[in-house]
Amino acid sequence: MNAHAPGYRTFAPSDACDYLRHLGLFTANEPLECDEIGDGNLNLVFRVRGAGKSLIVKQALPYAKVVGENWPLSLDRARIEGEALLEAAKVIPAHVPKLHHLDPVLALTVMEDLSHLTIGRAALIQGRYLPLLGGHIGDYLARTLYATSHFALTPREAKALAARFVNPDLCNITEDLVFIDPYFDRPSNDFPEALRPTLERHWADQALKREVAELTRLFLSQGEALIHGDLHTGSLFVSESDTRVIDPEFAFYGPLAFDIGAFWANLILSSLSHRGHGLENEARRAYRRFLYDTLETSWRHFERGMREQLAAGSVDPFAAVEGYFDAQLQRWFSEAIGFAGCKAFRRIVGLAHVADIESIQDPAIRLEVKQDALELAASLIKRRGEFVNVEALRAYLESAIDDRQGDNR
Ligand code: SR1
Ligand code: MG
Repeated sequence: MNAHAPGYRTFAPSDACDYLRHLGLFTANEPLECDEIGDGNLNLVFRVRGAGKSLIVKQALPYAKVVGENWPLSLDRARIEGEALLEAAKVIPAHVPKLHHLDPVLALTVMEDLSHLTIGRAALIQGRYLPLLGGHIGDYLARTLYATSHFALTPREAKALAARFVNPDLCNITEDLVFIDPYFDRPSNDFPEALRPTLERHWADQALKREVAELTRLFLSQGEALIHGDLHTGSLFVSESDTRVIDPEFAFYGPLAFDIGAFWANLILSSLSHRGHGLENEARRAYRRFLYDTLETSWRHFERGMREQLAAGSVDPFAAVEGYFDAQLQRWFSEAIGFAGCKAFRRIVGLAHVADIESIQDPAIRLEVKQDALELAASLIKRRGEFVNVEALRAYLESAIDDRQGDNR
């Protein structure tokens, strides 16, 4: 597939080596090893190892790898990803990979190799405790979202930045696969037939669809900040002490709460999934507590980080008006809960699933977990305005999820 843009060609591993030598990132004679390690839905990812260092070359394909060449996708997403990483690095360099090079013609980025870390989703499936994860993500969200919001940028500055992140192809994936298809009987959906009666009930639920329509409208029209756009646990590299946010190719000016909800949805799915992963009751309860702590801490860090930055100075002339920022925080909180519901619902019904649940070996437990995830997701979407604070949300999740776990208490 080489004919899509002048100068673009799809790399083989040897091309990635030659390219890095040409850039001077490795010397001409240095022996290099290169593997294509991409396991995501969209791109090629090469790891190139020399004697003393290792680098990642990530190249966009002109189509969605997971579906095939009949789903064309803009190559511009590589530029968007690279530039979004640079924007994040300006405000929170500790939590993104270092970008060494961006080539918009070949649609590739050259980045720090983070293979010493683990993909967040894999770490959660293994039941690893990551005590800093919630705080790191809350800080990342506060820094990246505030810095690109109308609290930090003048309307003119924000419009100039938003113009660099117009991302219709990738937004369209989210519009269809997250917001629309899972709420109708569409061919792109992928779910076990045993879920059909439950889905028929949700598809007929006008209250649910009204809320999803409202959240879809926010995604389509609320350009509040430069958001990551796909902040699930597969977009994280983690360890007990380090967290890096990768893959911002879905970045655009969108609703600020979408990233928060995406992260929460994946914590919620993880907490439901552990019923199928072999931990004993007490260990499972303890791990769920860690996941709820992570969600709660992410919000606390986000809220504190947003308030601190506002206090340090804002271009918004209304910033100091009593109650104004509190109301924004409350709105983001309830929108995040709604987006979390949508992001959880789509992982059960839609095209793209999560390994947390798909890797459950027992088919009966896997089905029950899917059923539980659908009920909880629908209820979060419909009740998103009822939660007064993160303690109330946590208490609700604890009772809703713990009740479905079948632990012997
Ligand atoms: C065709 S892409 C499917 C999903 O993978 C990405 O990570 C996004 O979540 C997208 O919806
Ligand atoms: Mg991705």
